[in-house]
Amino acid sequence: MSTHDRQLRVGMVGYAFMGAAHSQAWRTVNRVYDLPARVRMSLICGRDAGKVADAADRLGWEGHTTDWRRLVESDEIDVVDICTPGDSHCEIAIAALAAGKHVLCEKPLANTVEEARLMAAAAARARADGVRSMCGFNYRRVPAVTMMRQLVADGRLGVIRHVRAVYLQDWIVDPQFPLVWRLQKDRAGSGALGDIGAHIIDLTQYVTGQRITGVSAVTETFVRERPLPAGSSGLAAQADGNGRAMGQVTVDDAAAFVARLDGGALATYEASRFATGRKNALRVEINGSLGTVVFDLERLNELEFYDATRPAGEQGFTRILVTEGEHPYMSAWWPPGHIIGYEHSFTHQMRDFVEAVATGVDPAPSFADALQVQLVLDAVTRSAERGSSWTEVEPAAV
Ligand code: SOE
Repeated sequence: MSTHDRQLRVGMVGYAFMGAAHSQAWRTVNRVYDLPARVRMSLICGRDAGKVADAADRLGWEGHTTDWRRLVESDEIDVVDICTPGDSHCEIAIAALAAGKHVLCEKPLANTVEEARLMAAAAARARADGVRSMCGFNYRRVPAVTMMRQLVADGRLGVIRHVRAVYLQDWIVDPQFPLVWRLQKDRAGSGALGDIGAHIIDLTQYVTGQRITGVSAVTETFVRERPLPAGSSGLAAQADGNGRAMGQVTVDDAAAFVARLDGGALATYEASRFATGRKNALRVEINGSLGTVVFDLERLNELEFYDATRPAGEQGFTRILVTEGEHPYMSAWWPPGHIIGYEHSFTHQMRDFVEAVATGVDPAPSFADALQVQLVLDAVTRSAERGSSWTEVEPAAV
């Protein structure tokens, strides 16, 4: 059997927004990249029999089930992809790893540090048997972000002094927007902090290669009661028409914090779902002794670079179009200058995951890396609860 004949039979749990994004990537990855294994979209799982059957048909899965235990225990599955809300990540991931399945789990890894520790420990145990695991922080795989990391690693920014990161959305500004699962602590773990703040925590630690060592934070829940949802529970959910049945919002609507990184940098972070007009605005700026680099997800094919080593009269921000064959991930896509979008980050994620699993190396970010993010989320919450008091973030020991 040639390596190209090797199959990775994927079973995915969840079929909403992230399930659709992952499905698109699983469908595409072998068509774009030459990989040592071929993905087979074997089985999709969801709680509602009718809806999961529709999802299988629409998203391109061979089979469907309502029983995730059947999926993780099946001899016909090699990889379990977890796209459910955070309250089921821990149980599914640990069962899948125990059954010898490679696991890709959506971010944030878990709802609590305790769960994330259990998952990281299970991943470390399974690794001894060649079982791989990874957490889905997809923005690492935007080519401009990967390039940003390379510039930092190559020393082009010198000593990093500042990290400035925001991730802003506005989909719950309307107080009548319903109480979807993302607004419930028992389902989601936290609010804007864990959903979108987790991305900028991971992204900045990844790009700088530095760990957040301590934080001082504020969080706020601006709208504390919302109508119970009718029907869909996604980002475009509708409120119950009668407008009477209300429920408590149990997560933060916004979080902001200052932080220190272990390489000496000072950092600021802001995550909000109340930034009117900002739909999915992730922006990271890094200032170093030799230069500055800026990434803006709304212009994800670009990177702004200020190179302070250039002659004084030639200095200024350069807009680099990250669409050329020599840029990360880009050689497999379109001719020079032909841009890519949000969904490509997931295809790149699957590319790296499949390659790692098929060649027997550990993919990144590992569950231990994701535990490190979870420790920061937890420190932010505790700091905010104690009047913004300085709160240390311990290194994840797995
Ligand atoms: C919703 O806030 C959401 O879909 C997040 O859950 C994703 O992780 C982010 O990529 C876009 O926004």
